[in-house]
Amino acid sequence: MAVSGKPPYDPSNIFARILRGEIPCKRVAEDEHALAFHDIAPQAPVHVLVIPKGSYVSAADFHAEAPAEAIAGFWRAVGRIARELGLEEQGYRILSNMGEDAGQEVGHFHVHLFGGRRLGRMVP
Ligand code: DGP
Repeated sequence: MAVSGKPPYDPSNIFARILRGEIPCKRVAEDEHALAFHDIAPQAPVHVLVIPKGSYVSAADFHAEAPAEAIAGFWRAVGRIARELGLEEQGYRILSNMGEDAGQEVGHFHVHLFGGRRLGRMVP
């Protein structure tokens, strides 16, 4: 029996397939820690997804299990990508859905980067 109820990582999830180059994406940036690409159904003028290269289901797994260097590299990449996309002046939003009840559809940790317009007040 599993120690916790957390779902195992499924290597056939859509973002794992994007990472392996099996399906295309509109790539924004890539380094050894992260891949960024445009969301298929953008909710803002800029809606980019940033994913780590390692196999982590969610934010909880990533922050608990990834090496410190991978965590730092990932978040530095998020900041750099926002800057390179020109989002810093107006501001932007970083969001990650953790678990099904929070709306997480894809079981590979990802953050949404929203910007390019004044964003509405965030409500749960
Ligand atoms: P979430 O609900 O937080 O798990 O967000 C998943 C996001 O992934 C959602 O905004 C739509 C996006 N998405 C789903 N499938 C694909 C795909 O094949 N390509 C791209 N670029 N985005 C996808």
